[in-house]
Amino acid sequence: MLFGRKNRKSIVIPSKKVKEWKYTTCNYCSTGCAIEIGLNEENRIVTTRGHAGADVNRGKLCIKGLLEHELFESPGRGTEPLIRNKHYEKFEKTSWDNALDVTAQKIKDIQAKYGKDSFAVVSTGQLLTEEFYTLGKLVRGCIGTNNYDGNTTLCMASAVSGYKRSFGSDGPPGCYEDFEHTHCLMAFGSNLPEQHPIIYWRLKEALEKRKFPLIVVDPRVTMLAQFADIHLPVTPGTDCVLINSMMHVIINEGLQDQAYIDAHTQGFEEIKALVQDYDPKVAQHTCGIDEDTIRNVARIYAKAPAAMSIWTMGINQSTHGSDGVANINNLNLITGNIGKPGGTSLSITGQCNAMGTREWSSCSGLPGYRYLENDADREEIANYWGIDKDFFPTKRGLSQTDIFPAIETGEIRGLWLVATNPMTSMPNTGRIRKAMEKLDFLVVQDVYEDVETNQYSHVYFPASVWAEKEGCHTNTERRVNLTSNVLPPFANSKPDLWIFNQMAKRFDNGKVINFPDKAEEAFEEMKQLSKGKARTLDISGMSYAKIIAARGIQWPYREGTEGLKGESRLYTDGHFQTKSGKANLIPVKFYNNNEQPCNDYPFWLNSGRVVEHFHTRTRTGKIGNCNKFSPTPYMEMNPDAAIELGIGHQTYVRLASRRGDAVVLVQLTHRVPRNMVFIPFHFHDCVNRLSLGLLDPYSRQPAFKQCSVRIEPVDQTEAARLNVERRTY
Ligand SMILES: Nc1nc2c(c(=O)[nH]1)N[C@H]1C(S)=C(S)[C@@H](COP(=O)(O)OP(=O)(O)OC[C@H]3O[C@@H](n4cnc5c(=O)[nH]c(N)nc54)[C@H](O)[C@@H]3O)O[C@H]1N2
Ligand SMILES: Nc1nc2c(c(=O)[nH]1)N[C@H]1C(S)=C(S)[C@@H](COP(=O)(O)OP(=O)(O)OC[C@H]3O[C@@H](n4cnc5c(=O)[nH]c(N)nc54)[C@H](O)[C@@H]3O)O[C@H]1N2
Ligand code: SF4
Ligand SMILES: [Mo]
Repeated sequence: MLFGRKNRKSIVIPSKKVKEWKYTTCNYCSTGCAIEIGLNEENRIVTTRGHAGADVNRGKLCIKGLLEHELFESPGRGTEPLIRNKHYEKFEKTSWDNALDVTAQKIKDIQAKYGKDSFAVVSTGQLLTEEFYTLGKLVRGCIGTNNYDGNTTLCMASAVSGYKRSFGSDGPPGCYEDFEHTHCLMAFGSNLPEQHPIIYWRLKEALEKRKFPLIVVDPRVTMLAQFADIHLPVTPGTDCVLINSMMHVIINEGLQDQAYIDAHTQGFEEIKALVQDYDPKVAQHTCGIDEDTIRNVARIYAKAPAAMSIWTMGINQSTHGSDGVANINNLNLITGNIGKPGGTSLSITGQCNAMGTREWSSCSGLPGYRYLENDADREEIANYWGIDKDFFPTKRGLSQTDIFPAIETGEIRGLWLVATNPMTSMPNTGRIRKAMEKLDFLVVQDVYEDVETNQYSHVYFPASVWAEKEGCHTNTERRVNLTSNVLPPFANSKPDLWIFNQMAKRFDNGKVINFPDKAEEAFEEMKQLSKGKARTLDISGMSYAKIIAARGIQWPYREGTEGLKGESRLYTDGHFQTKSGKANLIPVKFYNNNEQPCNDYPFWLNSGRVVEHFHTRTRTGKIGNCNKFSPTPYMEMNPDAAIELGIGHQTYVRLASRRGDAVVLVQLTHRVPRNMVFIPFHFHDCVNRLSLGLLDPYSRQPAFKQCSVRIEPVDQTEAARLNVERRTY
């Protein structure tokens, strides 16, 4: 017998009348989801969907990807180049030619007066790879300043530095497929469900097929921690102590993979000696994890037939960032967990093309992981570009976090910002504001005219966004994927590639070096430069057509490779990119240099992200269904701490640190411990007015997640008014 209404009609989803689907890759996080954009009869974008045939996301997208097509016509997009003579004077519209001429002349004037390196360029992890390669040509080959870096110093610098120190080269050795093979996964300071939702979905799918222990190390009870078998709420900044203590247990109980250590590593005796100081009995008092749990976790990890570690900003953004990465690598090397299915050290990358900039932008060196310090590398690139090798500096210049202090001291007088918004994203923005005001000349190249940094610029270049352009991204697992050009540039904005090419024409070497108009031709150059058996970063077998056919290809993918699959893992033969071919085991000594909670500033200030927003909200702040979830700056606070201070849920408070203050809404939650508050960093004039950002000695990455604050009452009506004023969308 049938129950329910007879003749029940099925739900009909109104047809969006898509005439054509166009292939792209998501432009937000580094997961690298393949997206199809649906166009109707009038060539208007009506919808997007995840590509079902793409191995990365298999049809899925997170909220940001699903709504990404709404950003093409979002408010605040730059329509025309703008120019002004002095700070705070009104911008005037100008032609591209004039904006470029003025900028080129300013760069030359500043360099003539104060030296080549007095003009700095800071870029991003959010351009297309061909644009990165072209920007590198322009800056290294034509402008010739050595003070050229990217916002990746705020993001991946510690991972790069740690990989280089351990393995002799950058490049994450694992892949998402490792989830299917691992027997234990340890996640350090990485909150996949919110920050890499589709990588999380891949992990969850693997866990549903075959259960294995998930261990999460994070001082907060993140969404990933909620799903974990074991959550280790580590004391901020002390992951190195926890790992050293785990290695103490592993080595003292003979659980290490001695055969792997002997064959493929160097430095074991030093590590063994160092970790003797990290007996769990002692270490527990520093890292906040009890001795029994440390032993338990160490044994689970070492005994697993294959174990892997992933990490993101909880490790990288620390004064021990590079050491933290090296120490995770140590843990995996001594347990033989590198280069095998399910056994790896996989840094989860941040921005959509944070990998592309590492590979090809020449920020910290020369294209294709080449070094300025290496004579042969300089010669090879100079010859390929057709310029004199002595045009290149012989060592890398300042990193982003050292460029701003150099503006303060007058060493740097001019700056070009490409796709980054340091007025919101750098630590201690009060100091950044002063630096911006001090510049003789600032040019901002951004998709949005209303980006905070633009308040301080002399020239603004309106850039085209995402599928208004064509080119590649490389994701967390070294997969190169393509964004095809779906629609023309908005108004009179121009693709970044075009802007760099036009600028090159205004410099002498720009007439010598080839600057192709088409992204695919730049890609061909990169292919040539990547060729060679000894190179891990080899893309010589790829083409745009092959990339689309495979829905993304992992490097290395060498010329002549049969089929459409690149190599899933690096170092499978245990051979590393060091002189000896062996991986370096690097003893990591802990020292405690973070600003600690004290009587005056009794709370740890932690910061990070939420799923619906991306970075400084220039994009997601304007997409209604993303912004509505959290339009107001807020902080997570523990209810017990709030009771003590008489603070109510959803009331405003003022936070003060030694640097500045911020007004935020309180959200009471047990996600954070009693002595910590957590603020999503997406809001302007908020957490980074407070943050200290002590720098890692190797990577120069700021410790965004460790400093201290106090909480004060604030007039509720005033605070609410301030926040309504701020909420412009
Ligand atoms: N929705 C969304 N997704 C994004 C982004 C975004 O803006 N929005 N940005 C992308 C980018 S560029 C990046 S870099 C990634 C960042 O991705 P994640 O690193 O996963 O994100 P965060 O929230 O910055 O930080 C992760 C966690 O580090 C923890 N943490 C703080 N201090 C410590 C510590 O001392 N030790 C440990 N073990 N953990 C600590 C924090 O509590 C936080 O939960 O996300 C990418 N994906
Ligand atoms: N307190 C705290 N601060 C942090 C962090 C934290 O966890 N806590 N995380 C840090 C990390 S990991 C990162 S990656 C940084 C991010 O910091 P930023 O790079 O400053 O942040 P975004 O908002 O991504 O800025 C990118 C800009 O590029 C523009 N844009 C987008 N696409 C294009 C394009 O194709 N061309 C051009 N020309 N412009 C484009 C966007 O509109 C936006 O203005 O923030 C860091 N700051
Ligand atoms: S998980 Fe990352 S790449 Fe995938 S749709 Fe979301 S933001 Fe885009
Ligand atoms: Mo990042």
